[in-house]
Amino acid sequence: MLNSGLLGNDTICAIATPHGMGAIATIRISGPQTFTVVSSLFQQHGHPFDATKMVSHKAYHGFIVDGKTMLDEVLVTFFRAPHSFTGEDSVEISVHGSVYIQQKLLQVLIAHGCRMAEAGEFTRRAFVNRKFDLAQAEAIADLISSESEAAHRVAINQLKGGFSKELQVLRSKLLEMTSLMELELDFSEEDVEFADRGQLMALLHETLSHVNQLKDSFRLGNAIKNGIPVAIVGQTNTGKSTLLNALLGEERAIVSDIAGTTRDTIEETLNIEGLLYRFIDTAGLRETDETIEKIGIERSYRKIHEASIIIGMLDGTTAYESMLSSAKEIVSRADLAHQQLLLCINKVDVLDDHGEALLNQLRQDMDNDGIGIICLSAKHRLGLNELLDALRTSQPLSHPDVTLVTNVRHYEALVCASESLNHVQEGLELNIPTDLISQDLREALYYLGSITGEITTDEVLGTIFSRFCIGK
Ligand SMILES: Nc1nc2c(ncn2[C@@H]2O[C@H](COP(=O)(O)OP(=O)(O)O)[C@@H](O)[C@H]2O)c(=O)[nH]1
Ligand SMILES: [Mg+2]
Repeated sequence: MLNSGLLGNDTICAIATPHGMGAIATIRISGPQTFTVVSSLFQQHGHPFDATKMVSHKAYHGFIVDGKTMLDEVLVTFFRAPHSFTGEDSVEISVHGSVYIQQKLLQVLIAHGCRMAEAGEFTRRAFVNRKFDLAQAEAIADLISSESEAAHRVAINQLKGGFSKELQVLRSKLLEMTSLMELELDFSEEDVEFADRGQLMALLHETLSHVNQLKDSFRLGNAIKNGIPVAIVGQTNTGKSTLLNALLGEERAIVSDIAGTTRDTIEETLNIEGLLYRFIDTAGLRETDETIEKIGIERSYRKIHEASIIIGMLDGTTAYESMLSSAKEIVSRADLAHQQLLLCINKVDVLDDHGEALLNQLRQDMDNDGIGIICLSAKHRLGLNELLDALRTSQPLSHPDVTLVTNVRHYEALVCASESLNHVQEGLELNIPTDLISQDLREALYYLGSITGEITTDEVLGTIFSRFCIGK
């Protein structure tokens, strides 16, 4: 159902600051009736505010008065269309942050003809009024939810339009190819080739590798946005839960010497020097007949598979042979081409000087440069810094200017675009008819265009903006 308000006929209002009590709160209003409604409620020095003398982008001090009741002393900022966030006439009213005042002001605004905004409706109106494209609108949501320096940096880059510009360049190259090919179709009787096949191939190759590079950046981009997944795995009682607690600095997981205590996976995020990590404590890997523990172990294997970094916990107090075999078991589960593996010999506090010798022995026996091995005492927080250093250096941090794709919707569109371009490449190689090739090109253009919203449907927009908060 299409809400008429989404076309910008209604004047909408919402609280734009977090819910609950605060020092101040901001109420946002946007739409054609904004100035009329606000001037009827806003007074300065006991006189109604004269909207005709209003200067845009200026804050005015005064009072909100509803009939004879004074509601609050406020600051009102006016934004005249099209120079506002939404592109419409808008106002921001800063009130004292009482929950009562906020609610009451909303009620009064609604009584004067405003409507409560839907989730993301301000941003949606801004998009419709071409204030920015869809990828930039989504970057605003990412910016609001960014929890680390890295996530913030990626969102800001997307908001500035870095990603959108790259897509534009890609699309214009593809459009050029398409028009050359379609020109050929128009002259098909005369059997001319406007588009030099070698040149087309080169152009295509360039575009395809760019699309693939963007597509592949999603693994890192997604990790930065949601936390780099680090799975803590190993046999039961090696100290996995103790390590999670030590990293978080709180008793998050139950630690006990009873094997099989952690049956489910526990996830917690931690910001380490501007990067968000998602630590996952897993059920210990062991043979068991216990149904619930079995499910937990299954889940552990899945978490190992999904992780970017695996911390393999080994119990330094057990016999060396069994430690070595669990180390090998963990290595066999890891995908060393895509995952970073870090083996930790835990409980070195009870090993005296023996720890170092164990470490050297294990290094020798594992014989793999790609695997980091360190000594640790999770319980006494020994070697934690070394572990954190290893985590930091294991992350392939990208150059700040390189675009990282962080949004699943964008990723899926890039996967589809890449597929279509692969078809184009095959088509050119096999010399199939131009009209079929240009069909695949059109498809690739469609997918790339869907990211910035050049091509979009109401349903897609509805889904995207419903994920925003009300007031944004
Ligand atoms: N001495 C010593 N004991 C530890 C250390 N880390 C964990 N433990 C003990 O090992 C047992 C199992 O720990 P837990 O974290 O529950 O292991 P998990 O099954 O791998 O999660 C508990 O009794 C912990 O106190 C350590 O660094 N040194
Ligand atoms: Mg545990």
